[in-house]
Amino acid sequence: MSEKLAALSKEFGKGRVEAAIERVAALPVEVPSWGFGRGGTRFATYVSGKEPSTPKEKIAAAGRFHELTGKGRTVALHFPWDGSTKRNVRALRQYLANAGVKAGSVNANLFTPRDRGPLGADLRFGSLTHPHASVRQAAVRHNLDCLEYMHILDSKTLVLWLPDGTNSPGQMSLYDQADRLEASLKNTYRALRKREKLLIEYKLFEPAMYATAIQSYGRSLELCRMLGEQAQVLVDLGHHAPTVNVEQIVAQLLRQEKLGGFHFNDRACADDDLASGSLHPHQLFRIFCNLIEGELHGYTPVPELALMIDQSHCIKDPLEEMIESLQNIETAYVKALLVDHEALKKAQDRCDPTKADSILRSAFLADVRPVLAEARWAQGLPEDPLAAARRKRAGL
Ligand code: LRH
Ligand code: MN
Repeated sequence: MSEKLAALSKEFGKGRVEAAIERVAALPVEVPSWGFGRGGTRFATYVSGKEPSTPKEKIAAAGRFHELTGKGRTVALHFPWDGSTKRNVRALRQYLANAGVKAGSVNANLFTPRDRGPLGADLRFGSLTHPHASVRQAAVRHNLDCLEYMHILDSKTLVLWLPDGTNSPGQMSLYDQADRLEASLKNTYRALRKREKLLIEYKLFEPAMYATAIQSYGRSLELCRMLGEQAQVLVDLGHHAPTVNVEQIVAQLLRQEKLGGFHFNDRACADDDLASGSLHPHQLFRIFCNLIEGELHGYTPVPELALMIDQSHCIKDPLEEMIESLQNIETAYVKALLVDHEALKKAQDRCDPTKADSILRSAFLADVRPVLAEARWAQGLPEDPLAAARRKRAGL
């Protein structure tokens, strides 16, 4: 055991450190196909031409990510970004196999206008909540197509984020918006097969600026309850108002067995889709602390949640930024695994918040890089995947 690991074991206990090495090695983290291409903003997307751009190239990059980190065994796909026909989807299956990875969640897309058909420019008035039944039916049809793609890809999870909403008070009745949404979701949900999950992602605003159809975790929770046990809430870290306590939402959803998973990213202002833990590493730590305490209360274990990255890489090399993000996620998880929850509870129960917070602070301030290096070494993976990626890129 290295000196640094020995020092950590002395401070946090040998058993806890060894468990952290095993648990971080086993933590499944799903990566988004769209995160391996160049991301952009409404102003511009600065494509240098070196970045992966086709589904095949993006999945090959996901394969390199998996080789370097051992994570990303499943890749989240987005339709029609990754294909728009069953033929495309069958080809994806081959790309995934060639890259040594599997299909993860299937993300429906009801915001990209299609060249023809009802899901064109009319999408600006909504999809599942559109005033015209023909557009709503076409939107449900897209969800059903995504379910068929899941069957081809052996994926078990449909992710639904809805751009629907309005930009002015008169644009749509909030009652009609809610009624249409619920009817369209029921038409989607009833087509799920056994063991398939529907994850409903909420978002405070954007692209709608006045009234977003699924604007809060409470609305998503209500819809998931209305639909049934195969429907759960997806928490995207960038989809909240700045002051919202996300880990409290996480604990409340977990307690109700309605937390399906996460879209990890970070943000400075709005839904910036920046690298996870790049600006708010302590928030990521607090979220994992609450997930681990949830396990201790008997709620869904962390590895059974859908832990997915959802980011847009506008400046850095996408593969490198994805590796950085994974390192931040794994670092937060290991720090949270070092928390002595028993001592924490004792301090909380005797109303000693200073002691309680010092227990959290010690874990957060711990340098856990030796734990991550050991976990990678034990799997025959590069101890420093970023350096390994650079060596590979330099042909070394
Ligand atoms: C919406 C969102 C959603 C994806 C998209 C790429 O903001 O988070 O999860 O479909 O980003
Ligand atoms: Mn998301």
